[in-house]
Amino acid sequence: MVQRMPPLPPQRSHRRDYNLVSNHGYYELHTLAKTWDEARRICLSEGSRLLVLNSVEEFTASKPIWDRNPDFIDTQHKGYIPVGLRNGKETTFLTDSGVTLTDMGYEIWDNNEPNDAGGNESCTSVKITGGLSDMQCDLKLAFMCEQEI
Ligand SMILES: [Ca+2]
Ligand SMILES: [Ca+2]
Repeated sequence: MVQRMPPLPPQRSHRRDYNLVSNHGYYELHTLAKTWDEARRICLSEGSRLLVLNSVEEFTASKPIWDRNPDFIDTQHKGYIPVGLRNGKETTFLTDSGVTLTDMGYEIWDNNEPNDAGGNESCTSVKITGGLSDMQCDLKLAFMCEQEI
């Protein structure tokens, strides 16, 4: 007997385990901590991407998902999740699609950030209080994936 593969979902459909936040998108918090690259890869495999904040409203609207799930596993920095901004040889932080932080619409750095501590902070995170920090890419954090509406 030939086993039939289940049909693939249409590309723009969202995963049922994602939370809809009206006017912003679908979000899923992963409480098992991963490095920035691992987290990015997991989001891509789910048809989404690592959280990118586009406005204060988006941060405020998506934060309750984070607040409802405080039990992060193996996180190296409680109260922080990564965001999808990274700098390479340039000094500018860019998203995967090459958009600058300023153009993304949310440029609120935490106190004394970005400081490129140890010359080794090429990835970005957001603190639960809303400030961005640059951080080491191999720091393991719980993370949020986002799919735009
Ligand atoms: Ca966004
Ligand atoms: Ca930093």
